[in-house]
Amino acid sequence: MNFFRLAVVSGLLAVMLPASAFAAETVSVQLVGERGGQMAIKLDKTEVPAGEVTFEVANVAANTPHEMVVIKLDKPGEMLKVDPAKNRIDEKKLMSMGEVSDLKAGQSGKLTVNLKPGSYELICNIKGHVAAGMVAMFTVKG
Ligand SMILES: [Cu+2]
Repeated sequence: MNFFRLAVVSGLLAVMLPASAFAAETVSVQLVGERGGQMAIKLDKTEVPAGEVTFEVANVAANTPHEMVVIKLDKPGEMLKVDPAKNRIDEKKLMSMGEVSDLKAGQSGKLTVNLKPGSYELICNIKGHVAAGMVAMFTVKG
């Protein structure tokens, strides 16, 4: 019976260790603003070390859906261009690292990604939202 208990305990340790061994960075993201007005993506930090990053995304708007897409930029300071015909950024041309999509007002969601050093942008690519201010710069340090 002792052997069995030992096996169970070591099995549990094996499951629990990875989570504590890589204490991942967490970034709190607030999606702010209503249709027809100013909008924003607010972050509690704009820079993290390379590795696993969890974005905890909350849509704090009263009645407007939002999303968050993580985009890797080719070079620092590069500005993403809004396609005037669609009033959003063409996602086919972007290097998306992942997203939390279609958050209704008051909803929240999570995205965990492994990020290499470089420059990133977080955007909400719902029609008109980038133009209304939903772009935030984000840096991953080496
Ligand atoms: Cu939005």
